[in-house]
Amino acid sequence: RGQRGFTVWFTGLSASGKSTVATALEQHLLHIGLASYRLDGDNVRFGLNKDLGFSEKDRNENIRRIAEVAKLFADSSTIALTSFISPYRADRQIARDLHANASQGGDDPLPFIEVFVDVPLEEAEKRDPKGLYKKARAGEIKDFTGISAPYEAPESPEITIRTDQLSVEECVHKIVAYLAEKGLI
Ligand code: GGZ
Repeated sequence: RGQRGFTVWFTGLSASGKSTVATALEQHLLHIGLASYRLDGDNVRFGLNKDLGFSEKDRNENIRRIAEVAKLFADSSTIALTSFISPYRADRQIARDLHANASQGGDDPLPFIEVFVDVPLEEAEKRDPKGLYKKARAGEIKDFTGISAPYEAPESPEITIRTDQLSVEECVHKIVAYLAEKGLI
């Protein structure tokens, strides 16, 4: 049967491991012959969304546009992997609803799998690969998620991964097992 498109939506703090796991998942999918496309800050915030910053309003719009793009990828039978903090529950719900209501030709809704990349703030702050938490603590970056801006944890994500307790491979396996169980791959 033909490949069915869907979106795997990663959410979590800066330095939680979203992009690392998404990249490893992309590799795994490639190995089993499935095309996916990764959307992240590097290819979205410098292009499509370069007019947006980190105020609540700008993040709302950032996520709204990303959700629309992910939906288009999924609708074209690609697997969209998005890795953005997406800190607001309501924005993630909008992304989910967009997929649920995507069917144009009376098809089934496009599957939307929310993956909560759960790591304690202390752990993310300890990792601090870009020194951003340090700058946020020093007041050099304002509205920084987890420090001076909110992160609303998902209440019922399809999958939760603890990147401080599982290896990257184990995280990928957990997601792949879920996708296989649901008949998506
Ligand atoms: C959070 C910020 C901020 C502020 C710059 N708050 O670890 P990173 O560097 O590479 O990932 C973070 C990225 C967050 O962008 P998103 O598009 O994922 O955010 S959202 O979904 O909330 O729209 C971080 C960097 O940008 N960064 N300033 N104030 N992260």
